[in-house]
Amino acid sequence: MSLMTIGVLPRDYELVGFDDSDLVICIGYDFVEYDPRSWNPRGDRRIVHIDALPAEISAHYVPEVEVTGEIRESLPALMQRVKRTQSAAGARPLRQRVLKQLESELGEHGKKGLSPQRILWDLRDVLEPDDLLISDVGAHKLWLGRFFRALKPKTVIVSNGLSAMGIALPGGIAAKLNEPDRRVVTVSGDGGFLMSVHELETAKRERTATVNLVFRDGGLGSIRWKQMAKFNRAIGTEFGNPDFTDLAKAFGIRGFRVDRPGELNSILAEALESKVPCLVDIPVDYSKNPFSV
Ligand SMILES: Cc1ncc(C[n+]2csc(CCOP(=O)(O)OP(=O)(O)O)c2C)c(N)n1
Ligand SMILES: [Mg+2]
Repeated sequence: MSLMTIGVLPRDYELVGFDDSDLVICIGYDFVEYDPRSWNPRGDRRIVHIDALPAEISAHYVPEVEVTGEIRESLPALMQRVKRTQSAAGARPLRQRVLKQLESELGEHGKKGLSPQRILWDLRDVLEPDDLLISDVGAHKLWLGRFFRALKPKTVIVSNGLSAMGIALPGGIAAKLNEPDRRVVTVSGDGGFLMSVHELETAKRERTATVNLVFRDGGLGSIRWKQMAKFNRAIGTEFGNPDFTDLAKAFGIRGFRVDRPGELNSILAEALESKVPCLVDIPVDYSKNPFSV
């Protein structure tokens, strides 16, 4: 019944029923991930807080009830005590609407490259449910959080909260060292990737065969969005890139470049079969920005 990640698109709250809700139950919720001001602007929601730690309080987050303790113990204990008064089937039509909206966004490719939705759709197609996906920070992360459907717990790691750029490439190496038999894919923007590009040497030396996708837009995509949303102009957000396939070669790993949308699927499949680290350069077009940053 999941209604997916919410809050990045305009009309989200209306769409998933937040606006009509009479009670919000927050489980394992941390402000730093998502400001309560966004979904409780008037501070009038009734809230139940279930977490390992007591709630942080703000004008927009005043829980009426708190259940503090290990979540995995609290939930089964609550199950025995609460009575089901209404079928949860009400959420199903909402889910259908959300999924339909996501699919309708698959859309056309832009002039500058592939649409982020299509890249993530193809990635979901190629990846197995147990493969691990790690995201860096930027516009690609917003898209991934919104659009990539995790099929099992602990298969998608996102650098949220403090949101440190540059985590995906070294994070992938660590994941692969920890679980050598698991397939590991990282997604970075060109900005974040170049912040820790030297770790390609580590990947080569440690023989960690991760697949590293670089969403190349020649800029700090999400910062550009924010500037455009606030000032209607952008400054200092564009930069040039090295040739990423040459760069991969210089580090002694495999490099791929996706030139046409139709190639993506087979390139991803080939990179995933590779026994050495890979870099996949994907031109991305962020010009259709639906987010309300
Ligand atoms: C270490 C660090 N520096 C700065 C930021 C602020 N920041 C967040 S997203 C972003 C731009 C990301 O650009 P890029 O990696 O190219 O990804 P894109 O948005 O283009 O997908 C910046 C500068 C940050 N989160 N972490
Ligand atoms: Mg970028």
